[in-house]
Amino acid sequence: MEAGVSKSVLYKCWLNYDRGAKLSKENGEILSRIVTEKESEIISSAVKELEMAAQNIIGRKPEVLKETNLPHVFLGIDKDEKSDLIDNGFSIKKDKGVVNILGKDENGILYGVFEFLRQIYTGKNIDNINIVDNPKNMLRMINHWDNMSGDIERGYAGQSIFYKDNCVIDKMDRIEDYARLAASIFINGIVINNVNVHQYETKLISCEYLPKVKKIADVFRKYGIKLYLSINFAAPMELGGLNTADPLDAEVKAWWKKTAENIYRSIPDFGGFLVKADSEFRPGPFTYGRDHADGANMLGEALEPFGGIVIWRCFVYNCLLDWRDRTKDRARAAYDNFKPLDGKFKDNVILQVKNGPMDFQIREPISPLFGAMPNTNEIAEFEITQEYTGQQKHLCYLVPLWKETLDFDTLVEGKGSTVSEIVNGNLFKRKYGGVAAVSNIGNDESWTGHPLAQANFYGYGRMIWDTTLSAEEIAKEWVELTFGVFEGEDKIVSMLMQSRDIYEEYTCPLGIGWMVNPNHHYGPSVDGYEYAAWGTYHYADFRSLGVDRTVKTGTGYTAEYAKPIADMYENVETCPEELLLFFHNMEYKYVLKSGKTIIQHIYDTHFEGVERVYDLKEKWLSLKGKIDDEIFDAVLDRLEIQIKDSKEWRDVVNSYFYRKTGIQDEHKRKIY
Ligand code: GCV
Repeated sequence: MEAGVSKSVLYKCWLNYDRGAKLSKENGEILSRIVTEKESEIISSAVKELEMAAQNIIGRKPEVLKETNLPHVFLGIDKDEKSDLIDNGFSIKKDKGVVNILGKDENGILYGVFEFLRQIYTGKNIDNINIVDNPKNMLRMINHWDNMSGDIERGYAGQSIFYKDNCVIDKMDRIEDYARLAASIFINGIVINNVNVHQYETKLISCEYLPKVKKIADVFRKYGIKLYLSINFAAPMELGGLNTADPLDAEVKAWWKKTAENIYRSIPDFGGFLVKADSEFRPGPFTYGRDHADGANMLGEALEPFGGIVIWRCFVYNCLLDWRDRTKDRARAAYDNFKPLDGKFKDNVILQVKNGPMDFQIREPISPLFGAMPNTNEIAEFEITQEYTGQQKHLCYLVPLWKETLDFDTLVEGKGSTVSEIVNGNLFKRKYGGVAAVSNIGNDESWTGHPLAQANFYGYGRMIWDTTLSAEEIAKEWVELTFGVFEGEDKIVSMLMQSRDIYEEYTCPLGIGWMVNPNHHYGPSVDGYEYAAWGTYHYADFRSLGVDRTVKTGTGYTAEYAKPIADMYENVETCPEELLLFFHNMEYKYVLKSGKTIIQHIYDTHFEGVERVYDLKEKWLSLKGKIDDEIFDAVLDRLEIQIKDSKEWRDVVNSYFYRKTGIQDEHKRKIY
């Protein structure tokens, strides 16, 4: 069975060629022949893709030829030395009955084919097609938080597609379908195991498990994707029997070198290691009085001879922080831990920085670490899986949130120092640049649980390839590919575009965050978050709420930004209101620019948020009969859940603040 064929519409996602597309007779003729100048695994994936689409569009499989004078699609490497293409880039140009799809490399050819089909299936006129497209980010990564038990940490779409019962699964067809989906949005690196590396996953780098890992790498390779592994910093002890994991110990160094050799013998194009160290009880260099540069560089040395990289996460903080001490601040942690180490990391070490200083809340400022380390490779980390954003039961299209991060101007080198320009490596002329994100994929039929959450996976890839695309353009593209070009598509686009604001309205006001039930993080509990066990992290009392992060009277966090940004956040008047309570402790009676007090804003947004979820449902109902029943029903089920849950959020949050303050809702609505 060919990858992706004969499965449901939910499964086929945005690559459902059965949807049909129209081509002129002339273009149909072109699609009936494919000429390739060389054979390779990646090129044969590209050919397969054209074949699948052609069968639907022109009703037959194209001939695959070495050469012809008849109309055809040509797939090849761009040999023009003056061409504008960079690695992974491609061009698609029509010239006298031939569509030339040229890549700078084989990935480029494959991406060119996916783009060509995207153009066709979104109804673009390809008569004079002329596209040159290059990646804005060279590392375009997905991080899986999959455990070998089959469970996925923060996974909301079933079990792992890689593991079951502490083994790598034998059948590779679903993994191949996944690689194809990922390649279609130009992903070129995938970490296949959780950054919290437990007993079994520690062994993935061992000779016993490598043959299984190799099988996955072999599948990924066909789609131009490199495989990476998360490693356990204490592996030399847990796996190697050493009595230390000290990064400066000679035996430890030798052990990692040997391990790297074994890995590359099995997987010559292995990407490298992803590391979570000294955070949330994971082992790391701190145990030995070493710093993160010592730890990362030791691994960097081991991978260097093979061209591998170390991606070291900056999500390092003390999760047992005593929040009663108001001078301590978790938001400072990444910056405080890493900024002093700027310039100390090897060239093949990259720091991976979460978009916000805390942890993937629906609203956070941008991490001040972006741009704070000009002599260090930095990439951004996003969370596609909806841990704090509705767990794929609620609709929450996250591309607008991510775009906000990438477009944010840090001003560290004057105007134009956007996060995008920092993480793509341009601003500081860094060797490596890119973006990573935590997958929302599981073995659910729809891959993502909520069918509309596919837009987040799709949108992530499209956005990091081309950071100039707007969230709305990406949404439209996804809708057209998933549902076909149809009247009514704008309704789905508008549902997606509003969804983040709606979610924010009925959950966490003005940047305060964290009001979730402990551990699983689903549903409202204003004081519930597990790592705030010492008290409340939002400091709400009868008079005020919010965290004072100013230099003048608070934790001093604002000073971690470039001066103009620091000043903006420091001052209540200039601080963007959606982040007001992130930066300031404010009285409930403080009047916002809308003319409403903070307490009234909390009440109003929570009522309004629920109303807007009802509107989402109305919009969706109006699409009945216009889209596949399977998707229609699955989304409707989730919208019902969202209505019920948003009411719970509204009631829990409003009543909490009503009881704290005793202040009545101006509109005298019932607060439970
Ligand atoms: C993989 C948060 C999540 C954890 C996750 C961690 C991380 O704390 O709740 O599940 O662990 O972030 O990013 O390492």
